[in-house]
Amino acid sequence: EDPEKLAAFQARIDAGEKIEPKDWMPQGYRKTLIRQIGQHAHSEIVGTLPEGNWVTRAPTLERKAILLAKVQDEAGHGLYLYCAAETLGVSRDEMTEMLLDGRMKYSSIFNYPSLNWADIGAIGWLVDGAAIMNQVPLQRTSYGPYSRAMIRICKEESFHQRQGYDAIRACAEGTPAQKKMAQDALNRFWYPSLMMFGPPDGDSVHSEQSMAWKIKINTNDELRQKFVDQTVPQAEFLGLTVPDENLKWNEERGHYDFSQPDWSEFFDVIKGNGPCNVDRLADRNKAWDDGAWVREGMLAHARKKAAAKVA
Ligand code: FAQ
Repeated sequence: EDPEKLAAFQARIDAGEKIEPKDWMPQGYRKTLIRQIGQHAHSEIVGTLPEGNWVTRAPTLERKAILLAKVQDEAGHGLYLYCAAETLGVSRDEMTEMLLDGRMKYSSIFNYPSLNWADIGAIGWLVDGAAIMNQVPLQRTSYGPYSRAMIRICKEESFHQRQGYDAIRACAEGTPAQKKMAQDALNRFWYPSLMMFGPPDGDSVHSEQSMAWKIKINTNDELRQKFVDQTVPQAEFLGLTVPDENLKWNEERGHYDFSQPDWSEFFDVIKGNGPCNVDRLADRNKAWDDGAWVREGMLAHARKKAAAKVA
């Protein structure tokens, strides 16, 4: 690529300018964004599966209405993000096919099962909490369409996090059996939530370049630490115990010290070997196949309309 163009591009990034779809950009910048925004979009869509699993079993009408609204929001986030990725020259169909045949990833977290109602609380509290921690800085990402999509998404994620915290609070303040359920959900979701931020900085292949391009604003470890610092007092308020014997406030650092998740488990999950990977992809494949007649019908209709216009 032309060194002059590269230097001018980097100067725009350094000056805090937004890059727009028709602007010149390095191939690597485009490729990284398609990977990250596409993965993000897929995560929103696959992320509806563990929660959708509980829509029919929510304990009250109110909880059910809230959960339905949240799941619909997540699907909407997926759609904005696919649109943002499409401005980079990839189609939603191509991205979907890459998800379905395993060439593109989605967040590791959605390969864990939602076993009890408190898990829905834990997902809102911890998973949306981690998502917000990652996405608030992404509102300032250098690619215009991604940054604008993030603004709306973050507003909705805040509501999701609140509803999750409220749902798990109701369990934590309930009967001993309900409190046990809340603790069990925290035990199972704590380390997978820490994994959402990606591997430790030393193993993060993309961070350095993505930060130079301001696609990413923070490193994986920085955001993980912020998440722990924010979440531990929330667990204390609930009277729940974070499943980490090494968790301790470090006065000198002004942060909590905490245990790392099992990174071999993380790499195994992103390779496709987590507890639910096979089920999640089977569900998405089935939805895609079941929807084929709708896509075909709409295309046929569009062709008929276009032909009528020409005639
Ligand atoms: N899962 O070099 P890095 C949500 C991969 S929120 C799977 O550090 P990067 C809301 C990574 O792709 C969840 N794979 O990568 C919701 C790369 O592999 P590759 C979605 C992961 O991109 C809540 C390799 O590891 N949020 O859905 C993960 O610089 C509740 C090396 O890693 C986003 O996607 C992982 N956790 O940093 C919905 C946010 N971490 O591609 C429903 C946007 C890493 O070379 C219910 N994304 N990998 O084969 C990002 O900020 C970044 O992509 C990171 C990873 C921070 C996730």
